[in-house]
Amino acid sequence: MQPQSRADMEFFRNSPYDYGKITHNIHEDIEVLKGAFKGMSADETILINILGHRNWAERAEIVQEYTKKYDKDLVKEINSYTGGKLQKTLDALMTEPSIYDTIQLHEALEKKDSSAIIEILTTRTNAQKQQIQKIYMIKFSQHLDHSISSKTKGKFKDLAIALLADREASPSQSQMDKQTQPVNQQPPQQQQIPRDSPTSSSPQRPMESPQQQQLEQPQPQLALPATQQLEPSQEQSVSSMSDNSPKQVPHDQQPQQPSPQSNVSFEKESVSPRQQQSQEHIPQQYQQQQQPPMDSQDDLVTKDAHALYAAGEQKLGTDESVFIDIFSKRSLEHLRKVEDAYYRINVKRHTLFHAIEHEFINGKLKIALTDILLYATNPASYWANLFHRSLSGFFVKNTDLIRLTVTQCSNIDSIKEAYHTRYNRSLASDITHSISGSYKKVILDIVSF
Ligand SMILES: [Ca+2]
Repeated sequence: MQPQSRADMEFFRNSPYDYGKITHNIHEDIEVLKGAFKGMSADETILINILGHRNWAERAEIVQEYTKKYDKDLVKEINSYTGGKLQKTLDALMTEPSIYDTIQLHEALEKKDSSAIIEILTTRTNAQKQQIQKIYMIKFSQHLDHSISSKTKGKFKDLAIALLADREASPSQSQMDKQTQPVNQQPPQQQQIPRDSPTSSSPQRPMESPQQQQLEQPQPQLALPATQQLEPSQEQSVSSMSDNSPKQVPHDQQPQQPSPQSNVSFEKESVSPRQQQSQEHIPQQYQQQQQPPMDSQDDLVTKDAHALYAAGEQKLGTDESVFIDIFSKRSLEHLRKVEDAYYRINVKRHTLFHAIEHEFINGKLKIALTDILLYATNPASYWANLFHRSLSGFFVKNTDLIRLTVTQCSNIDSIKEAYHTRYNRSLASDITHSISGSYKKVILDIVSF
């Protein structure tokens, strides 16, 4: 483990990611972990039992205290004693969440994995996406939007680039921002997906995704002990990143500072002409984090629903840009209302899901828009769908399964419930029948938390 500079710690202390709080006895943990390494092999059960059941704040503290006490790098120890997919999972657990997301996004772009690209760009908060872009530049020496432009194409590229920009804040999100809520703590059951009471004015609608749940991303409020850990393979110190980055402040107050090296604002660099153009289509008062009055919001919901109808079912062919604009810019709560309004205004009584299914020929774009809409209307069902996608097919998509498990463990109860609703089977049993060995144990341990 590389020593942490003050700048590194400052950067991660203000992270928009939810690290959790330390509630376990770290000194006990490191003694038990030390006992796992004996002779030529490690007791994998010990590693899984501890690391699979701690949040990031605790894992970072464990690594730091382990080094202090035993003068050894715990991550290197784990890597030298484990292999294969178990090692990959433990490595995911030991990587700082924003760095992990950045690496995952890079890998998804390299593999042209459109589902994972959309997953990260849709489900992370504005502040988290900004952090990913900064780390991407440091780690891969390339602007993320340039990378997306070179690795994707067509309208899917337009959508992916558009998703990089900030979404408008939802009214309820603004309310949450004003409250000083404690960050997520272990056990993860404490962070439940809040359930909305059904707001639909058309309860009999024939759609497969009931609109009863809404996931709000954890907010960038955390008081992390100064123990954040960087991934050991990280060549470049975050110090340099911090030097280039404005000190992290709540994202809605973050100043747009130019990068001293490039003389170009990072945020400005990462906005494509396409994004600028689509921003221009949105009235000034609705851009970024500003909130219109409630009546105006209702009007805008109806207006968007009509715009989507006009761009799709009402015309010959499809104006894909209208869908991309609305799906990438509007808040998730707004999108959920648009989905509801779409059914009400549609004389054929088609849902927006139906419209996407029948209007879009491009498979990647169709799946991406469906994913975004499902996430906006029923996030638990969206995650359940992704778990199912990773487990179905001839080969298990292990990278996806590991990422979903490690990043969504705090919402796992709601996801398991949604999985059962969607597929009439349990997520745990599908995992049990799909993978094996210690890898199965660690994934099941986290899922069965
Ligand atoms: Ca059409």
